[in-house]
Formats: sequence, structure tokens, C-alpha cells
Amino acid sequence: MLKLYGGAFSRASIVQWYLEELEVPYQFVKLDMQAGEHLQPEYLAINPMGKVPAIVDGDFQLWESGAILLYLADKYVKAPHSPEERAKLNQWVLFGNATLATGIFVEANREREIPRLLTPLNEILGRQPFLLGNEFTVADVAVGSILSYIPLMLKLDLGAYPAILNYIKQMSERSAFQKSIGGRV
Ligand SMILES: N[C@@H](CCC(=O)N[C@@H](CS)C(=O)NCC(=O)O)C(=O)O
Repeated sequence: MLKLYGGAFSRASIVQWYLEELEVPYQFVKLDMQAGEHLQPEYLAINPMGKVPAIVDGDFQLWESGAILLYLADKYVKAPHSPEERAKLNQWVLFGNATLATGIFVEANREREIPRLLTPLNEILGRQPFLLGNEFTVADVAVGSILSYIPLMLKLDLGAYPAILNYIKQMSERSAFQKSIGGRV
């Protein structure tokens, strides 16, 4: 069975959300990060960077949450994707993991980046229910997870972005979300 390594409150919940969406069986291996279990040789053999999440799927090991999400999408979502469709998924996953996450979680960036990033996101989500249109995809896990962390962790006022607030609400009502990110807070 696929093993997902993470801490109690970590980005492993993002991968867990997608595994739950896909209904892929997995074992959550919870590392005691306070005790530094993620820096012990046994885990460093899986991710030499000493960060979570990582997965072990048979003989295959992978780390970086965005790379794991895209691997799971490739492996388990049977829809045929053209290079262009796949590139759009990559775009949103990288945006969530890099641009949006650093814009929101790096305090020094927040004041400048939040209006810049959330204004166009609010417009997109005002036009359509999901990032790529009418269908929930891995892009929604990558970006929706970061957006959902805002009310959970930062208590920033998102009143200026009603479509984002509605989107966060829709995401948080999904049962897969509740079994993962929602269940960990
Ligand atoms: N970009 C990485 C970030 C991984 C990351 O920073 N994980 C944190 C937990 S959320 C971690 O392992 N921190 C432990 C440490 O830095 O020692 C990803 O998305 O997987």
C-alpha cells in the first residue's frame, strides 16, 4: 500500500486530501517532527532534504508535495490529457506551491502579494466553480489547500475576495477535505 509520510500539521495533509479524493488506499506514517524523526537516517533515505511530505509507492519514492500531487494525477486520473492540458495542471500546482504559498506564508511578502494574487484569483473563481472550469482537478487541491490554510492559520480578512471565500467554503465541505486538512485542525 502507498505510504504517505508527514507530520501532525504539515503539507502532508495536502497530499492526503488528494489521496482521499482519488480513493487511493494509503497508510499515513506520522513522524514525530518535534522529536526530529524527519531528520533521522531512516526518513532521510526517503527524502534526503528532511522535509515532509514524501511517499513510497512500491519501489518508488517521491518528495515535494506538488510533484506528488502531479504523480498521483498522472497515475490515477484516467482522463486523457494533452500536453497543453497537463501544462495547465503543472502551472496551477507550481503556482500554489511556490508563488501563492510564499506570497501568503512569508510575512514580509504578504502585504504586497495578497492583493496582487488574490484579485485575479477572485475574478477567475467568480466566473467558474473550479480553477480549470467546471471540473475539480489536482489544481484545486494545490491551490485550494493553500487558500484554505488562510482562515485556518492566519485569520486574515478575506472579505474583499467573496469568490475566494465561497471557494474555500466549497472545498472545505468536500468529504475528502474533511478527512484530511479539515480533520487535522
Ligand atoms: N515545498 C515543500 C515544502 C516542504 C516543507 O517545508 N515541509 C515542512 C512541513 S510543512 C517540513 O518538513 N519542515 C521540517 C523542517 O524544515 O525541518 C513541499 O511542498 O513539499
